[in-house]
Amino acid sequence: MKLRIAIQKSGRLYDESISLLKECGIDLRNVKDRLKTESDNFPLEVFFLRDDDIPQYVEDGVADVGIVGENVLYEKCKEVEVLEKLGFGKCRLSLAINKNEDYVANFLQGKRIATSYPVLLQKYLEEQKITAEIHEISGSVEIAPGIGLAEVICDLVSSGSTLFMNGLKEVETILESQAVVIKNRELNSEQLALVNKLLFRVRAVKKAKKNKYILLNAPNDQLAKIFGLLPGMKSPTVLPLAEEGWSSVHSVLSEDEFWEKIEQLKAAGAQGILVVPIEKMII
Ligand code: PRT
Ligand code: ZN
Repeated sequence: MKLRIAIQKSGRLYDESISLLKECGIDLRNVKDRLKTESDNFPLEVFFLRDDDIPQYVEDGVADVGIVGENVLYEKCKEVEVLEKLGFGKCRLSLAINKNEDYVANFLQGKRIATSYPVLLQKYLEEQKITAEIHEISGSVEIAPGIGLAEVICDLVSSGSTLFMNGLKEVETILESQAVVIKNRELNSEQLALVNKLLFRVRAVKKAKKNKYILLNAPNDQLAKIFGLLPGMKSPTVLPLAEEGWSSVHSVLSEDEFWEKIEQLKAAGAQGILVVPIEKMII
């Protein structure tokens, strides 16, 4: 038996979905321009699909799991389970208006809003008790105000440069989105075992990306202080240096508190600090 995973055929999620599988140690045969492929070293079959179709395929059980943006997932309202956020494909679904307009209270009331996300927009408007006209269009939403189709747009934003180039400004965020792993709700125990095997690897890769391996030298009388700053996975590794009274300390440091910790370590007398990436991290 093989686990069947649906990923985007081409587009913004394609490269990182393929790299993630690779980093999980899964080799894929011949991925270019194919509808599906298999792995020789993991029981996995990969379907390449349009991102919009992935939630449906997973709900129907044509694929067991999938990688898709939360924006698409929640727009499609399919009955699937979200297993893991992946930290790539980050964007937000936002409302934007002409940059010269003032975004005053009740601005949206009665306005025409162009979007490819009518379901998420409708939900937001209902929550906010706003009545507005939704104009569903399938692409190039950012040109709608310029051609007189709508006063407001509701579209995905990442860097903001598309809005800027079209003379628009972001005024509200409706949804923060990133790529996630989804799964069919009714997998059998054999399929679930494979999903767990895959997830275990995905989590190890994700964790490794968030952490760095750190090596430093420190005078022995400062070690207690340094251990306090670097708890590591269990506790730091300590090796004596050839020079009397000094040790080498090895540990793991989270990316989130990285610079702050480095400053504190230096203040505590650490020298020769080396920081290296971690490939996999299993706790
Ligand atoms: O062919 P298929 O249907 O599979 O692909 P697609 O054309 O529908 O999607 P694609 O490849 O463009 O995007 C796939 C997914 O990437 C989306 O569903 C999001 O989850 C995620 N993603 C992340 C984005 C963006 N960032 C993004 N910036 N999707 C689209 N955009 C577009 C946005 O629509 C706007 O036109 O980029 C423009 C804005 O970008 P900035 O950087 O100028 O703000
Ligand atoms: Zn799409």
